[in-house]
Amino acid sequence: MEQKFDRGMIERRPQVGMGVLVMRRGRVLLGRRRGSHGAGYYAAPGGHIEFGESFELAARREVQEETGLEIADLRLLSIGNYIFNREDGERHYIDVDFVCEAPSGEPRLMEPEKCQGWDWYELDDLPQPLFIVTRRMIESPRSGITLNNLSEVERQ
Ligand code: IPR
Ligand code: MG
Repeated sequence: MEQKFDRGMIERRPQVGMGVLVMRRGRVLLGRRRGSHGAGYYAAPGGHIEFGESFELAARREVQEETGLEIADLRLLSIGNYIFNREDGERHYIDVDFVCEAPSGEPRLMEPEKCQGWDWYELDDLPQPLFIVTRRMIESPRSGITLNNLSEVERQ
């Protein structure tokens, strides 16, 4: 359904987020979120794009900070528009999502306050519940670029 503009929309602006689908031999790296919006949901690594950062640097930094892994073959996967409900209000993100490989090393739990632990999952045996952004990323074809939700803002 097409959305109507109202002036309240300009008082709070969306932030820019990034998700990174890290693949190895067809399996995907997911961790259960904690301590923030989406707590309890399984999600790919990712976070906020910092001021002045390129997409590539943001993706490398987020994956490194959260899992300790080095990534390769980074490609744009999808773009989405999401609102998350939190106890302290709503957060609105434009999320730019990437897919990559992590050729070597095992993921480490670098930020235990934000994640319960990382593991590799087969695409036909995914843990539940999935974070909405991660669900949309996994649904996106790995070749090409998917625009999620053109005419609505998805909520979780
Ligand atoms: P940090 O920066 O804490 O990793 O953020 P995040 O994982 O909550 O991601 C923010 C953007 C997402 C939720 C769209
Ligand atoms: Mg994060």
